Amino acid sequence: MGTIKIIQGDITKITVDAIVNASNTTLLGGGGVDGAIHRAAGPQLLAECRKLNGCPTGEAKITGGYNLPAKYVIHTPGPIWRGGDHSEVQLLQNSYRNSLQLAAENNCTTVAFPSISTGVYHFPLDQAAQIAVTTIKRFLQQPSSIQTVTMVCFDKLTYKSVSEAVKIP
Ligand code: AR6
Repeated sequence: MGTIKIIQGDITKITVDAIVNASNTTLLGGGGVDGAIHRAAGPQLLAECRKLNGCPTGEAKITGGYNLPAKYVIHTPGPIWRGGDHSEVQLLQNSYRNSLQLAAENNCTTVAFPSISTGVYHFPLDQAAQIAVTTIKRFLQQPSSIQTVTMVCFDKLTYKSVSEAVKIP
């Protein structure tokens, strides 16, 4: 029902109903995309995150977007890659699916994701891109408020990997 889009860019600049943050289980900020989102949203985001008592890996929690163009931020800690036999695949699927579910529950029509877990959490890029695309496509096959999901790839390599994954039927 909805469509998937891929762009190269900075997720903090994207005007959508909800952007997803590749956070950690404390939800109290960090480096990478998490740091960029907190910097762009302003200190009110951290103040709201402090009230959430963290979030387990693969689950998702929602806050306002404050100074961001996005209305909401959906925070999901992806799995840390530990060789592949610690439920990493399942947990990464959960991060994408639970984020989309939460966006739909909040009547979002447009959602943007970064490439979860492929930075300091070291999930292998090609495998993560396939999981991202497959999980998003599967979600979009069922009816929900979501019309467009954009994968916002920060670097060329990620853009290439996600673009290849989208071509797989
Ligand atoms: N827009 C889009 N993507 C970005 C941006 C941006 N502004 N900045 C970085 N990326 P990472 P993880 C890409 O490390 O692996 C944090 O400290 C980046 O190039 O941000 O899930 C958290 O607090 C990469 O492709 O997230 C956690 O502790 C992707 O986002 C931990 O890192 C994810 O890289 C989470 O690690």
